Amino acid sequence: MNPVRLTAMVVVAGAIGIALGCQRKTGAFDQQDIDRHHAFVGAGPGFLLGVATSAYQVEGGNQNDWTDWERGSYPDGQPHVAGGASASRAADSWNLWRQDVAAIEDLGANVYRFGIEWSRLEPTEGAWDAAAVARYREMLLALRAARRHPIAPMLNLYHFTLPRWLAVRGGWEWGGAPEAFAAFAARAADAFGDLVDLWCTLNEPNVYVTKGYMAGQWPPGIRDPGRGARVLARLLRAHGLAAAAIRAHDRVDADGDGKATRVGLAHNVRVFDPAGGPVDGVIARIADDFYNRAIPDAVATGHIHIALPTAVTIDESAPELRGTFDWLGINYYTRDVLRSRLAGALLHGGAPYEPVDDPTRPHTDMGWEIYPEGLYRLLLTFAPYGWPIIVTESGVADRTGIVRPSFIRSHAYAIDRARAEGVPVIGYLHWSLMDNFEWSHGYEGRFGLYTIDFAGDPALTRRPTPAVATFQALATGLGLLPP
Ligand code: PNW
Repeated sequence: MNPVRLTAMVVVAGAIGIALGCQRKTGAFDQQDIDRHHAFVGAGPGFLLGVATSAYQVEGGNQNDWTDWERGSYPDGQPHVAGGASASRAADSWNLWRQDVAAIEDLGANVYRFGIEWSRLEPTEGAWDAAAVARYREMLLALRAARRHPIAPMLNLYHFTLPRWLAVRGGWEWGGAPEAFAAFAARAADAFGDLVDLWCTLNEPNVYVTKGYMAGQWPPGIRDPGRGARVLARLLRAHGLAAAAIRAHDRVDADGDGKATRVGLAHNVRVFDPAGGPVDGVIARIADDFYNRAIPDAVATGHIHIALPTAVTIDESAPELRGTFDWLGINYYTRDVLRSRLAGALLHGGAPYEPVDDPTRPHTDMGWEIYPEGLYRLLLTFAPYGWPIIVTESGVADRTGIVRPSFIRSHAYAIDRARAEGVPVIGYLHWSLMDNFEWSHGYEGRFGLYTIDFAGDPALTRRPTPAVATFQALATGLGLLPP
């Protein structure tokens, strides 16, 4: 990328930023307001209150591209996963799923977002594992027949892991990948559609490409932003084909609300705030466009526009994407405060900014700033697209279990603030039901409402943390648990 072109992009982006105004700023929430607030009261009987997991992070017993990645290490000898951990058993939900369902019942949740594992259901291309289908169906039936009220399954089809047969062909860089994924979605809709209405095609395509193709920390371990951007476009195509396949193959209205399918995607969003002057602001705007906007914009407009000023600009017509969201899933964790480092980006091709951390702010065990105001700000940002919004993930790495109750309360407050301003948030799902395999952090990132002693307890007992009561209070407010 030559400096003239970059400068031009920065100037143009700056002009756009000034024209649109920067992201809406909000003052810090008042802790007393949060303490006094009764979250989700009056949100209505249709409000989705739940928890989320992903197949690979909880099931155990899977064999896919991540399994291979876990065995590897970087050229400096460091293992790909902290402590050399593996997901070979994970939370053993493949066997202990009845305990998971019981825990969800205890929480009072009315929705459970979880994954079906592609490599398990389709272990070789075109094959289909009937025993795996039967096992997932057993769990789906148990959720529907739960103790107090049905727990609606939200079925997630892709959450970072690929079957080996697809990975060896080049993963999402293989031209046939979107069609292969759509074929998988069609079969899943045939197999589970009578029990499932809520479908989530993809989890966090932007996290997948930044981790797997830009930072090189996840498989396939590439550090090439241009390739990452092209994979992001590919994932959007895959979403479009899968959404159509699901709608064509699931014609059964499982919950009797008049709709057989409600399709969406879980989109990771972050606040990008400039640390200082106008150049930082321009960079924050570029990061926001790429990370937060490219995906919903493509679905809203039917045009894929992905721009990384030092690497690539993709402009492709994709009219089939329009209408593929019945809802938008928002996964929110934290914000980045950015300081530009354009010289570094020009000379070394790296990221055009560095995050600058404010040590006076609260942080999670994984070093992510706790910033509930960001959820409120982003919900306001995404409202104009017009889709109902489901917060498909929100959670905190907290080994002590002490931080999570206030984290849940402040983020529920953020949602209610946005709802009060007319943002159509129709659900909140906490990440996660229980501690699980936190990707390259192994078992060091503890996100569970229920904690698991992976090293010391062979039974992997799900033990409630203090946040279980916090979550149950939300359920009580919605009439899902008795007072
Ligand atoms: C999400 N980041 O992933 C995922 O959907 C979950 O699988 C994961 O366990 C959860 O958040 C907690 O991390 C992310 O580095 C992973 O910015 C990494 C990032 C963001 C989201």
